[in-house]
Amino acid sequence: MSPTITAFAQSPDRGRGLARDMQVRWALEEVGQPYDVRLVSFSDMKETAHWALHPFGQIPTYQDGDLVLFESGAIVFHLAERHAGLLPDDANARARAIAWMFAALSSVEPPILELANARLLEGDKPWSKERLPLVVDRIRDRLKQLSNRLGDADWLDGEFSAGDLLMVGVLRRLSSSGLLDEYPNLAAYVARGEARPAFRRAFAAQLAVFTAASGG
Ligand code: GTB
Repeated sequence: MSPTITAFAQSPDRGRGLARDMQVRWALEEVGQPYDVRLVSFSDMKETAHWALHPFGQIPTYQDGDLVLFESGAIVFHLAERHAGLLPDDANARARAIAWMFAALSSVEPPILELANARLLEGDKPWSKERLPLVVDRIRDRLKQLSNRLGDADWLDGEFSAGDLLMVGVLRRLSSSGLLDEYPNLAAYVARGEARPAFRRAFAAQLAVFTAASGG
C-alpha cells in the first residue's frame, strides 16, 4: 500500500506550494514513490484523531503501515534513507548532505520564519516598523553566507540531495520578498530546484488541490 500524507484542504498560500507538504510531495516524487493524500481542514487538525498523528496539530503527517511520522524534515530524511536518489552512497558525502538538511531547517529557516511572524503576527505593534529591518538584515546575513558557499555550483555539495530539496523549500518562502534577487546565484539555485520534473509534479499536485477547493 502507498504511504498517505496529510495536506491542507485549503492552503492559505493559495497554491504557491509554500506549505510543508510540498517538500514531502517533492521527495516522494524524486524517489518515485506513489502516495495518497488526505486533505484536512484547520479544524480537522485540532481533532483527537489528528493529535494522535501530530503532537502539534499540524500538517504534514506521513503514514506507512505502522509508521506514523510528523515534521517535514524527518519525513524527507526517512524517504531519503529508504530510497535511492536523495542521499549519496559515499558515507562522507552522505553525512555532508544530511548536514545541509539540518542547515536548511535550523540555520537558514529560523530568520525567514521570524520575518513571516514579524509581518503576520506583529505587523500592527507600535515597534514593528523599527524591528522589521533588523529581522531582514538577519536573513541577508545568512543568504550572503549561503551564497558565498554555493558560489557557481549547481547544488550545495555535488549531486542534488535531500539537503538541496529542503534548502530550496526554505528559500522559496522568500520568493515574494525580493530578497533572493539580491543573490543571483541563490535565485538561480531555487529556479534549478523548481525546474526539476519531480518538483513540477509535486507542485502541480498541490496546486490542483487549491484549484479544486476554490471551484476552479
Ligand atoms: N516543523 C514543522 C514541519 O516542518 O513539518 C512545521 C509544520 C507546520 O508549520 N505546519 C503548518 C500547519 O499545519 C503548515 S506549513 N499550520 C496549521 C497550524 O499550526 O494550526 C506552514 C505554512 C503555512 C502557511 C503558509 N503560507 O500561507 O504561505 C506557508 C507555510
